[in-house]
Order: sequence, then C-alpha cells, then structure tokens
Amino acid sequence: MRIVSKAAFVVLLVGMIGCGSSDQQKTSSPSPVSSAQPASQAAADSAPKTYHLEGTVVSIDRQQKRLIIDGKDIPGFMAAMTMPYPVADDQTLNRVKPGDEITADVVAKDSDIHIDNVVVVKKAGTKK
Ligand SMILES: [Cu+2]
Repeated sequence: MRIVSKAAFVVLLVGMIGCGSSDQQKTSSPSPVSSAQPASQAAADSAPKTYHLEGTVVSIDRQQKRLIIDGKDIPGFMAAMTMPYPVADDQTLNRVKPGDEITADVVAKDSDIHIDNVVVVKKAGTKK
C-alpha cells in the first residue's frame, strides 16, 4: 500500500517536471536555413542515442505501456529520478514486477524516449 501511494505521488510529480527540459537547449539558434533543406536531413541530425539505465521498477502502467522506474543517475542524460519510461514491447511489461532491479537501454530521440532490452538483475524480494 505504501508503495502504491508513493508511486502515484511520483507520477504526479513527474508529470509536472519530467525530463523533457533538456531538449530546450538544442534549437536555440534560429539558423538562416537556405530554403532547400529536405526534411530527411533534419531527421538525420537527431539520430537516436542510447543510454544505459539501472534502476528499480516502481510500478507498471499497462494502459500506457510504461514502466515507472526509480533510476540511477545517467551521466550526460539525466539525474537520478523516478519517472515513467515507455517500453517498446508488451512482453517487458509482463516480465517485470514492482521492486525488480533492472538494467535497460534508454533510447532517446528528440524528446521521445523509450526503453528496450530490459534485464531483471534482481527479482523483488530476493536477497543479494
Ligand atoms: Cu528523467
């Protein structure tokens, strides 16, 4: 019970803060684009980046296919925080339980992120 209410609180908090603020820094220079820059080129500029995430599953949001993860610091990407991560495939939602310690790849593209290759390194409730 305590965990559930905490998770709900965290989700609210994350909804307000989130981690999307970092993408404000990139489009600050309104470059004088000389007419013919194809959209495909612009897309190539924002190739996806992958970061290694370690954290603990706080809760599972099946409706929105997200895991709320209490993540450790990801150098160069974001500080330690609890936030929802969309998952690429439904299987992941079925494999994990709250309290599981996981590692995953965070794939970030523009302001979109999702996680992939989720590995449970320690099941909830098991001792080290
Ligand atoms: Cu974040």
